[in-house]
Amino acid sequence: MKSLPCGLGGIALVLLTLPSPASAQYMYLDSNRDGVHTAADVLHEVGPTVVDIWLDTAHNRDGSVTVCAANPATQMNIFSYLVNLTASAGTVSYSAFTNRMPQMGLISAGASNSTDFSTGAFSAPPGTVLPPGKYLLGTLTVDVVSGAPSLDFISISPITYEPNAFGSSCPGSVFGNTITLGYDWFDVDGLPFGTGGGPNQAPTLSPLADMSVLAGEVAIQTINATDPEGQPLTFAETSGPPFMFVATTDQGSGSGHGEIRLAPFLSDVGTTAGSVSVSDGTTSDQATFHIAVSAGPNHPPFVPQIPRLTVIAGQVGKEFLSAGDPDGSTPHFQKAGGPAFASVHGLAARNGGASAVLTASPTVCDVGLTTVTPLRSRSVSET
Ligand SMILES: [Ca+2]
Ligand SMILES: [Ca+2]
Ligand SMILES: [Ca+2]
Repeated sequence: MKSLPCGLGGIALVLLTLPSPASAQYMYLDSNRDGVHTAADVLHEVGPTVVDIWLDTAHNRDGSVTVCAANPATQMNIFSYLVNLTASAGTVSYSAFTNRMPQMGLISAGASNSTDFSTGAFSAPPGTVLPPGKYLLGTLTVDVVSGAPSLDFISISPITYEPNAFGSSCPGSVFGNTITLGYDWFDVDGLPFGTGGGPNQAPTLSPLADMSVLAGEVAIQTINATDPEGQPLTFAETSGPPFMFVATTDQGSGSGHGEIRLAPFLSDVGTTAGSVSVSDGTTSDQATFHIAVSAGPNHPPFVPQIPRLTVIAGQVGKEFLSAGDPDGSTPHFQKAGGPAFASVHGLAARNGGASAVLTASPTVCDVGLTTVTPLRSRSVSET
């Protein structure tokens, strides 16, 4: 068992005194969005530095292919990660972290202070494993506050006490299925301090097109924005009618995308306006567009698939039912056919939706398979 490295000094000492073992991987920071680590990647003295965290599980820093030390037949794949950074010789301000691994979700929140940053733990669902390769794990923005700090990877976070590591089918030397920095791998490159830089510039939202949509139908507009520093972008609704929805589809690295969805009811016919904003985490831009809703053809109400209801003779079976109407009319349930022991009762109804309960109370005389046909969409009327 190797001794526990204590902070950056420990890591640096290991790097200087131990040759990289064959099981090493390579984690590095990239501050100029070219995907590789060179002398051009620095922590800027002035303004934001947008930092991408990369991990190559398939290669060491020198380009040689990685091997699972515990079992060379096991792939150096990845299904989770957690990264710790620390600033030395100065203090910084860390932004929130943007995960870039679409297959992975947050399972344990990160943390930061004026020197240390932890991404938090991100993991793929059980059974999902990504092959060995080079991955952009995520992005954060770092601003220098005082001194001339450099930014480096650290094995154990002094805030969360979590190890800088990634989950893999390859067993680690400390934790099973966890490849830990400072124990299982040593190839890391952070960011040295660099003079220069400039103040943050706001993102720019591309002009929005006016939208026309028929009641009961859905209209979608793709929205785009750019950011000079390449920060991840988030779109949001600033104002608009209740049938307007805004989502971010791609936070991007300098060019982000989202969409506006309109799904109006017949009662929304008329003209109105919507407003959308885009933020780089600090500054934002905003744009407004006009919305016109027209009456169109009626759309029939719809009922989701109803599962089979199995009832023992002499007992009562119940099934919850729901229906919707794209135009915002009120659906009404009614029994259109089926055995006498089955009945349908409306529970609640409002514009655009309704619910009901199907009750079946068969006797032994009713044993067998029967079909209650009242609940197909054509059997749901609307007002
Ligand atoms: Ca670079
Ligand atoms: Ca910016
Ligand atoms: Ca309708």
